[in-house]
Amino acid sequence: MASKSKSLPSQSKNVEPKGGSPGAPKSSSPKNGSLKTSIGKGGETHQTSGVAFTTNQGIPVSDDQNSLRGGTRGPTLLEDFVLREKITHFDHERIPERIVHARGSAAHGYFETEVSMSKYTSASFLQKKGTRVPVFTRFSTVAGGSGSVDLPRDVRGFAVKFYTDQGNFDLVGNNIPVFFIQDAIKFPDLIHSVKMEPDRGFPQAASAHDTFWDFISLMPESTHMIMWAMSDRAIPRSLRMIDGFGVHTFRLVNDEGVSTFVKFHWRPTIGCQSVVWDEAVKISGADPDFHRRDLWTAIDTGAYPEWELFFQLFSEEDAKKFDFDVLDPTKLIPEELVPLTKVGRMVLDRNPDNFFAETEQVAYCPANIVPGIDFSDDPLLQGRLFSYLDTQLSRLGSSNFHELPINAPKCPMHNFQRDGHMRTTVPKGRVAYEPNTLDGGGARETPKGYVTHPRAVSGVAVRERSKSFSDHFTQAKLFFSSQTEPEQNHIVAALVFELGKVETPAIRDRVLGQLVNVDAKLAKRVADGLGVPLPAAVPAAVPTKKNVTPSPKLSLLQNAKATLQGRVVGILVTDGTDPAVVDRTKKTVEKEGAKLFVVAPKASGVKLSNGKALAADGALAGSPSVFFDAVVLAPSTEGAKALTKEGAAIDFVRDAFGHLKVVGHVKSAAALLAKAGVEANADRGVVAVDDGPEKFVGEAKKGRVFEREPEVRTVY
Ligand code: HDE
Repeated sequence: MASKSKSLPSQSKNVEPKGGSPGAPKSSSPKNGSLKTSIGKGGETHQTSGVAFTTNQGIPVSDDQNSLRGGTRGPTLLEDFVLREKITHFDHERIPERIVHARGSAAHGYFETEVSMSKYTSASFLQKKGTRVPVFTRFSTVAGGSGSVDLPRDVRGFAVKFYTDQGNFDLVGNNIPVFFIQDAIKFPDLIHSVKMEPDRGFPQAASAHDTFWDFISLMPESTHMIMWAMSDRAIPRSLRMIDGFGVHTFRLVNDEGVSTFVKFHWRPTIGCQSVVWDEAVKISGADPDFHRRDLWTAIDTGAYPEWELFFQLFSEEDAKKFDFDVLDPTKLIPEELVPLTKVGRMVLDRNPDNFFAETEQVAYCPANIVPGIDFSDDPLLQGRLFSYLDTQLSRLGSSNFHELPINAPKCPMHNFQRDGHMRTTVPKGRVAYEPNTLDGGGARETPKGYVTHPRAVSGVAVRERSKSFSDHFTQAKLFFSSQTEPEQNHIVAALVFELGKVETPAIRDRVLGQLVNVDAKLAKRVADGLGVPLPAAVPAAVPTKKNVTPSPKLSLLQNAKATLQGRVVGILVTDGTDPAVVDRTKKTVEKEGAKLFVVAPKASGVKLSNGKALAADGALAGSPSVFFDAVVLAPSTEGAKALTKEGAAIDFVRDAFGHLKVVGHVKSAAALLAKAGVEANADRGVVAVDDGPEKFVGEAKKGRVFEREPEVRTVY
């Protein structure tokens, strides 16, 4: 038996960290798909690879194409253990999806401390410049199911598991620094309101429906978050181009036991960027996996996404001076008030080997915290400290989910917890309790263990919110007034769109009444966009402050980076395209850290004017311009003429222009441009590239041509 199992190498291990499942090791599965095949008696394909295929019990299987039956045309036999095992396993392949944040994409990487934070925290991974710890980071949408599209208008989850030498620290944040509600007891209501309506099962992954806005209209505290959710933050261009925020106030505690309040901020090094709403809608149809594919492809091709981690550090005394409560998660601390302190960087450099084992089974929990970091009394955070462990039990089905490789700490782990469903470790010895004298000096409490910062807790048990939480509108006003004109226009348009989908007029009116408290002009613009009269303001617990000083740091556009790094430029070619245009564009674009994606009428590519073949990265029908940050139209005259009869080509141009992108074009593209209704020199973003791509690239680096917007869609 021993010698036999040697001849079946795949049976020796249940789990291979790299290289896929035992049945399909990477080394022996040729990329070109050319395994030796033979045809079976019934015409089915059998393959030979030299690696034995087995059941889960390790029993070699001779035929995985035909179930066992009584006669070739007879009934299937219950005896067929290969069939029964396979089908049973398949029947149980799914686990309950996350109730929120079900749709997610993740990657491995590392966090590196760049500035010692020892002054503020004893957390070991933050002591020394240069310390690196592995991380696993999952991004997600909130409302949709696990199979929903990547680009609904939604908050994005940004959860990082740091595997430190003091255990796992999970920073489970969002891409928006505030939240909808102030108390965990309202979370089930909030989520029920945004999810599919329970009688009809729609809409999936959309906030534009009555139940969501009904709830919002009755929850003035959500107004600040609504401003963010209606802004372009909620339709990011890429998961690589979003900020991350811990949202709540946390605490850092140093070796001397001194505590400092902290807010966590992640910033992508290639800058934040968003799409426009019409583009989001089209991407959702053209590629529902747009963000997942983008993250995967970037990492797969070595363009590793990177974020810098910053702390906003402030004392309890500072906190008392602010005119909002730092325990209220619907408030942010403007950077002008407390600047950011750089801490380190996170690089995501490895895709998961298996989506289910890692991305699906990863279990984040804000209560996973290491010595030197501590909680605050934020009532939303306090509720979260309960929820995540609880949800993992039902989602992963066992209290032993911490043993799954993606969840297990990468430092030693010892205690006397035992047994339970699916225990995979095999504890040794007769002792499963502590204190004891029989285990010969096993694991015991340590002075280096986690100590909760001794914060004062006192008061009468009440179901009551602090008055310091009552100003629901001033920061909403701060956010709106800190946006540039195009950004404000987008917030108005998003509100008009979302409320336009609301069927119950009274709900719309109540939301408009909340908006009056934020900014009467904003509310009027939304009302006009809907074509309804502006109602009076809803009564506010605390009047909105009249004068707020805008915080430019809250605007995406004022902080955008002029760069093409990590972006994709699409070039539309046809037979007869000038190779020089393609070559020069490719070189210049790649020098900027972007990729050039060749779009051709057919998947096989084109024949250039010099007779050489150019391979396509994608066929036109499946590669609309919404996939790209900027486009170049480089057809031959004949090619352009043919494309004027091709809807996908006309849409390619019209959409690129309509989505405010920089459009490069050669002279021979004239017929196509004209058909799409785009003038060759319409604005600074429509650029001739016959003499070189430099001007095109210069404009494309600036991002979208927002000044074009009033030409292409209604500004309410
Ligand atoms: Fe979560 N949240 N949440 N949340 N949350 C979950 O835990 C919950 C909140 C966030 O990629 C669940 O494992 C409550 C704020 C992210 O796997 C659940 C409250 C923020 C993820 C849960 C909040 C978040 C979750 C569902 C109000 C930003 C995805 C599945 C008190 C700071 C993590 C799971 C991943 C997931 C509960 C509010 C971020 C049900 C009760 C605020 C990024 O436990």
